[in-house]
Amino acid sequence: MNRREFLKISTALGVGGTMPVLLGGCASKPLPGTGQVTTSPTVCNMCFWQCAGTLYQEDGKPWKVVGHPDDPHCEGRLCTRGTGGIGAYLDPDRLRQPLLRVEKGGQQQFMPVSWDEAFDFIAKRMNAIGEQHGRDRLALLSHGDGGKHFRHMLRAFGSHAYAHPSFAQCRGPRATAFGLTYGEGVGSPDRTDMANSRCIVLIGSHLGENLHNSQVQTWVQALDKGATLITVDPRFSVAASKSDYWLPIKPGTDIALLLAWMNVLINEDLYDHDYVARYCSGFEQLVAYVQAFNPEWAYLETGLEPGVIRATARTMAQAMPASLVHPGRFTAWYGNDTQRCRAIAILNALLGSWGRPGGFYRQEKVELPHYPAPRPPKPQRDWRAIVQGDFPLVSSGISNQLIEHSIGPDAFIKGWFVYATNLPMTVPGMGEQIKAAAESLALMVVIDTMPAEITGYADVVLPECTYLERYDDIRNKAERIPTLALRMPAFEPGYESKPAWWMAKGIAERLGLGEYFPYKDYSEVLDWQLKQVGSSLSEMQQIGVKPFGRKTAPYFGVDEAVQFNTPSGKIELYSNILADVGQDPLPRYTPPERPPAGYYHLNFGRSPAHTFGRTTNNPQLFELMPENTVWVHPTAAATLRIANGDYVELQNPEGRRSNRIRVRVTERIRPDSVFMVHGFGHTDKRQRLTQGVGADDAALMHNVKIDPIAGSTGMRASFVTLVKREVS
Ligand SMILES: Nc1nc2c(c(=O)[nH]1)N[C@H]1C(S)=C(S)[C@@H](COP(=O)(O)OP(=O)(O)OC[C@H]3O[C@@H](n4cnc5c(=O)[nH]c(N)nc54)[C@H](O)[C@@H]3O)O[C@H]1N2
Ligand SMILES: Nc1nc2c(c(=O)[nH]1)N[C@H]1C(S)=C(S)[C@@H](COP(=O)(O)OP(=O)(O)OC[C@H]3O[C@@H](n4cnc5c(=O)[nH]c(N)nc54)[C@H](O)[C@@H]3O)O[C@H]1N2
Ligand code: SF4
Ligand SMILES: [Mo]
Repeated sequence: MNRREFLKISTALGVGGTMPVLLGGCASKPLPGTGQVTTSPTVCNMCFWQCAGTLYQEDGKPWKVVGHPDDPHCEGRLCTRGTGGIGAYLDPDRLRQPLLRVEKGGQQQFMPVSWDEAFDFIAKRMNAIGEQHGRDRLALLSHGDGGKHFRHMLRAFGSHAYAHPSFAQCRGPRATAFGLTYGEGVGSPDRTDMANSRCIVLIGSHLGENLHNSQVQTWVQALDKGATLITVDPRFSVAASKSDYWLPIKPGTDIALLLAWMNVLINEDLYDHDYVARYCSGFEQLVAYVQAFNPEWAYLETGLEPGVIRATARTMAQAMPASLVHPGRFTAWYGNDTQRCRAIAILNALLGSWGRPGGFYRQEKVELPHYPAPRPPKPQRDWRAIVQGDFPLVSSGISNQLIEHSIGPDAFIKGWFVYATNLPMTVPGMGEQIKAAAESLALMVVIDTMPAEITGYADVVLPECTYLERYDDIRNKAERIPTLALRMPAFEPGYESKPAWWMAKGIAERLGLGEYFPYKDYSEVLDWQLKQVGSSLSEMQQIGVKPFGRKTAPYFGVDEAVQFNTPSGKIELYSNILADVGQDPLPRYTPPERPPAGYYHLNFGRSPAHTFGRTTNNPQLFELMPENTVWVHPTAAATLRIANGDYVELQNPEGRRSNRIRVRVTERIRPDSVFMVHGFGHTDKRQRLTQGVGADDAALMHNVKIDPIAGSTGMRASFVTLVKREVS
């Protein structure tokens, strides 16, 4: 069967497997905590900030999950989504058993199969691909902890093509730009030292709606201490509402503002002279370059008053070096994104904030040795062989490229493993390409906890147990206080679900590659690693979180001769690397396209209640926010003759329409834009709560702008109009 139909309805639902608890097991009781209470440590997986917490059970039933007081990611408090973690475990729509695509009576459907049958099928197909095309033709698309086990298994097989949408659909431009400028990235958690900042500039970055836990807490600490907040956002975001200056910029013109700020800092002699002289290269070229970009020029592009541009530049300079221009996180905007992130990186260098209190601190992690499993040899052709030439400067695979290289009979990639990433809603405007790839591939394995849309294309669907039912790697992130945290199972895996390591090991064994997984249970790996640093699994099961001392100072010393990991050893304001590959060595401003008559910029972002589409079916979080709305300015609403609460469909210039979505008329959005929260508009009927509710921004994106440096998919250049829906 090579032609793959999208399978919307599974016949497998409700068949097989049991769940140890019933939905509603955590419903409130008169006196919670009066029964037999037990606790176990966990690391939240409701987003990728990875806060450590404690799971409470009462009489063997889940009760609540709370933040770990010693954890720097959360400072003792989980966010809304984190507290809804139990909902992920209890969700009755979870995937329950392995599913195999079969054809019965001329119709394709999913059949529940045993794990043995699933693994046998996968191994047979992998071997067939290896024999027919070569063993390097499989790709991994993944987001999250368990992906590494599949990467290890695939590498042992001979394939090393992988990509994470958290790069090309998210942080890629930032990582590339800071890498080029400082020789290293911002990391995750981001190394912003906001608690000590005296001035914070947010460009987009809608903190408060974007709820990365300790980041929001340190931001609030700074505001409490009286830090000045400057927010640049075309929308009156939560952050804008807390700002001293809100700059409602014309969408897509941020580079013009950034250049004008540099112009003021340099021409008014406000930049950090010592820092620039000591640490930076290319300052002379920068000085000459920014002369053309004064605030009067920027006004014409951005719509921001020259006086405001000057005043905000001076405010930043007064707070130097505790003056942070936040690097942003979701940076795949308009296709000139590496250049915008470079401009942010350069501005921070002028303010002397990198390596200084209130700017960016130095990260450190615990030196946790690798478990001595054999390392598979490096396949000759890895993901670089696919991107080489197009995007030589990136540090990671590019998911949109891997998808493109999977389409058609001559495509390099012949099989996919998709771990915890819902590609149809995640890689913008590529629905047709994903479908075409699915039809061309000889094998598609999807590993998920939920019947996400991507599972509809799979040959085999493997149900992973949720984070509350498994071990994953010890959390060991580069950060301010090197800290280890343990995620461990609080419950037996529900139904027939299993953890990723178990699946990857099982497949490897079928392929005769079991030697690469030389353990019975992943807890052995964790225990071994922990013992190398003076702890143990049993200690971590008790304490959950273990801080370690730092070996380096978090900030640059007064006269420290810092060597940056760039060719010059300096912070590269002017980038020879970019010049060498034919890209602009200093950030060039390119004006964005404007919406055609009758259309609006499609703006989108986060809600505190959800993480993308991964939580919209979560019974607890669904209750908090069941649908998204589209924000429309009163002027636009009047033109369109729509009112608050109406249902509309969004339509892009190619005629593609969304589900119905409710209108919110508000002055918090510019008249030329509409705004919606990403993650709604699920189509798979097996996600019974959320399917058909709200609209999906990804499906409307028709004008995706590929960044020529990072290869990322700029998602902010699409337009929509609103079509009123007659009452149904
Ligand atoms: N609750 C919650 N928190 C999350 C997530 C989640 O799903 N839920 N996801 C996490 C992840 S993975 C990421 S990457 C981050 C993303 O969060 P951020 O990095 O903060 O995302 P941004 O795109 O910078 O910010 C969105 C803001 O940009 C504004 N904007 C739109 N166009 C422009 C423009 O042209 N110029 C300017 N200056 N602003 C513009 C929008 O109005 C919106 O307020 O959030 C993280 N935090
Ligand atoms: N249109 C549009 N596209 C975007 C964005 C946007 O704002 N708008 N944001 C972009 C950003 S910033 C990012 S980081 C990416 C994120 O995009 P993705 O990485 O695709 O994140 P999700 O959409 O949350 O999909 C996660 C999938 O993982 C599954 N899952 C959840 N927990 C587990 C688990 O424990 N194990 C397994 N195996 N699966 C699990 C969920 O069911 C879901 O199917 O999307 C990007 N794409
Ligand atoms: S920020 Fe919230 S959702 Fe993300 S890991 Fe922390 S508690 Fe969980
Ligand atoms: Mo992201």
